[in-house]
Amino acid sequence: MRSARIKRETEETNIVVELNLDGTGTHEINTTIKFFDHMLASFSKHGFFDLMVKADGDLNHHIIEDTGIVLGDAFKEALGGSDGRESAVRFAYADIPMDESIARCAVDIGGIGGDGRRYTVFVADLNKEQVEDVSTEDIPHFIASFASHANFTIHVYAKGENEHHKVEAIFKALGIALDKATQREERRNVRD
Ligand SMILES: [Mn+2]
Repeated sequence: MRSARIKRETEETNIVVELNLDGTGTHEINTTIKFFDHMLASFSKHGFFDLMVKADGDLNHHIIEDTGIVLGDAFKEALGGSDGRESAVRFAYADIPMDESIARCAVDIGGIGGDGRRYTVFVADLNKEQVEDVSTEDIPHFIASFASHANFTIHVYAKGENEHHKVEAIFKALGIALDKATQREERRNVRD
């Protein structure tokens, strides 16, 4: 089974993530930050990843950043081994609307070993300092922390009027793109 359980404790945060790549989108999320919980739940549901996240810490910035780190580590571990990343689809993208907003996410989850590539591009017209109870600047920071620990390249583009819609579309697009990219590509095994 392509799954992982990662626990990380520092002076700032205490985080546990359980991930199953081949799930159905069931989730149990509690980061103490409501909008962040809502985003991770959307990511799980639309990516069909079973996901448990339990996080707390001193500051929201630390909780969001470190959850990105632990979720990235969980993807990296779940994709490991001979039946992992090297036999996955690898590249995928999703264009996901939410009412007047639209988000595009394109991912490269890497080839053999998955150690070669990690990069984040985040271009979104987020105009307010705060989205619900999350600082807007923590959203690209989460994506970058996640990408660097998972060894993924992630490009995010979003446009729209409503900040909640733009960010929610981003998390849905990320889940859907990663669902596609992490599927097994049987033709690669035949060719190799
Ligand atoms: Mn919502």
